[in-house]
Amino acid sequence: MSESFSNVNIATDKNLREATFYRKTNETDIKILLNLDSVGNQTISVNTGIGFLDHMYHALAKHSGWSLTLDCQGDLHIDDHHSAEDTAITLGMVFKKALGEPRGIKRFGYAYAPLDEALSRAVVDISGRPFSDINLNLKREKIGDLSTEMLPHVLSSFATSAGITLHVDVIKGVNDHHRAESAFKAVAVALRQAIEKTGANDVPSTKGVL
Ligand SMILES: [Mn+2]
Repeated sequence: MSESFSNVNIATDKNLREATFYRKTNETDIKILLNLDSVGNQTISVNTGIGFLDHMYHALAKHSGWSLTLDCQGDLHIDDHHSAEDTAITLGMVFKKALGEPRGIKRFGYAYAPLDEALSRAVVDISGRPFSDINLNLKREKIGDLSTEMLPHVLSSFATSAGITLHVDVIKGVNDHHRAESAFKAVAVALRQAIEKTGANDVPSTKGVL
């Protein structure tokens, strides 16, 4: 399988936290533009070809305060796997690139998010160490055209390529759409908190490096 990457950091101001990334393989062709500081001025356009996945990425971007343009042309004639996995990998890459050196940020973030009867908790550490533990416990085989097994896989793939520690637990809820959406919203709010600027310029680690 061939794989090619290209990225263009469109930031002209070094304080502007944004990046663009292209990733093309034999299975998917992906373009992502991400700006991490778009509260009050968000532009969100997501097209993975999988409706429910678009809905989750849209919720993630909205509640993270991001502007996100994500386009994926994937091999959906096979199934949803490559498109879901590769968009998550690429989003993690562009997030890491947009964030840059983790200097002057809170580093840790956590959030609870409900959606009606469902309640999820997400805890994030912009650690530089990829680790995830994702427990959504979804019961259905699919939500829309997305296999539910891809939802924890999307979150873990994002955490791995972003180089962050991510713990996500759906604590309660009976409706799988609600359970999944509350999980993505909790991740969004936790990420927003973790990357919030403190006004300082230090690396938030006793080691002096992340
Ligand atoms: Mn919904």
